[in-house]
Amino acid sequence: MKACFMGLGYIGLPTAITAAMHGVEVVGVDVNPDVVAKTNAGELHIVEPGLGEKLREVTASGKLRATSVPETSDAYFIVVPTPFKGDHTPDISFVESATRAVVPFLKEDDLYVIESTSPIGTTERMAELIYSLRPELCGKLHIAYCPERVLPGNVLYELVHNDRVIGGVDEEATERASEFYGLFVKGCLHHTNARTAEMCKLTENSSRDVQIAFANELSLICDRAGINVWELISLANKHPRVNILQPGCGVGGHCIAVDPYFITSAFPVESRIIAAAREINNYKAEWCAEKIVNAILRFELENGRKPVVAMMGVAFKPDIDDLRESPAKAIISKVMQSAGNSPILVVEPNVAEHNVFKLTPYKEAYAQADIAVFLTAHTPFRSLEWDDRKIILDFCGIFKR
Ligand code: SAJ
Repeated sequence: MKACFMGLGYIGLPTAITAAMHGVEVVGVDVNPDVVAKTNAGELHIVEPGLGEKLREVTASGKLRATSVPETSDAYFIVVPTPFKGDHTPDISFVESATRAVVPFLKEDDLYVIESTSPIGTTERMAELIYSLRPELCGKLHIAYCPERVLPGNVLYELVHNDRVIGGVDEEATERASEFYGLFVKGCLHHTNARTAEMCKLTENSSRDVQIAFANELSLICDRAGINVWELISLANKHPRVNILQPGCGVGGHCIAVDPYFITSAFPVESRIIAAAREINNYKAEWCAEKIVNAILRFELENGRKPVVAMMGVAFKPDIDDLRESPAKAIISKVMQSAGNSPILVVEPNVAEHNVFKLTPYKEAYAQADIAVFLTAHTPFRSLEWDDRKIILDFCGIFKR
């Protein structure tokens, strides 16, 4: 079995490596020549625990090679980004260009699978595109959709142990895709059709977005009502059928804050809760920025000097070094613009340096701060002690006070 992975990013590379570790001959294709060169040299271009060692093993054994053009294979996997455009409609141009790139190599009985998060109907559209370019193959390929659902930081484990949903454009395609994933997936492989599998991925991330929005909405209500939201949620969760998530300073990352728009842009009339959740989670970050700026102004009025402000956490979620699409980062930038020249210390313990923010060690920043703002619930912050002399804005529940 030879497989061609189109895209060697956060999902494509670990999946390609995992397939190679399970006996598949893998060719990884990426448009970025640096990614190709690094991968062939056995060097990781992403941060993921344990993955570097596995990459070195599969490149050394020749089971994985990276190139910039596809090669004739038995199976093709499309694992490229699907961002959204300015108007929040999905941009599937990378899926389309990766598909066009493999079309000349396809032959009868080949498997073609999209893993990229995609709007409903994308797999069928790509099937039409493929067959329009290669009409002699019509009905002779196995075309399916199989979304990834791994959590960054735990990818190697989850790729093998998570259940997966596999939806072919016909039953044989579902079976053939299932045979492939069965080579390395120990979780269950659930069979469905392509449209349901596409919607399933969007549903999973929209469901989490809606649940986080509920927690964020509670935090706004509790702030007005003088109630500790952390205590409230913990008490409500004692009910056997209630399980509320945690409020934060907004929702970041490339999945949960993006995928719901693939539903709302296609079904604007029906998707009212999903759209409202997006608005609430976006608004939460603005609300936090406003609270911080107000605290700075009040401090200045009351003390006749500018406060030292410590911004604790830049990553988009706890204990990772990924700062992309982070609400904390957006809040820090906004406060820096609005708060005149108050000294602002930025803390991110998981990153050595940043090209925009000068980083300060967390204990030092907290010790110096008149106003300490907790944006990301990194574990080391939990060792800090509450200090009554400081103004503490705890948006992520470090102290739960
Ligand atoms: N967040 C909260 N409160 C919570 C939980 C999360 O505010 O109680 C925030 C985080 O701080 C972060 C954002 O939500 O800013 C997203 O973090 P996350 O841990 O919920 O999810 P991601 O983006 O790292 O990964 C998600 C996962 N999807 C689900 O849990 C349904 C993962 O399984 C998917 O593979 C991934 O999206 C993806 O690639 O789609």
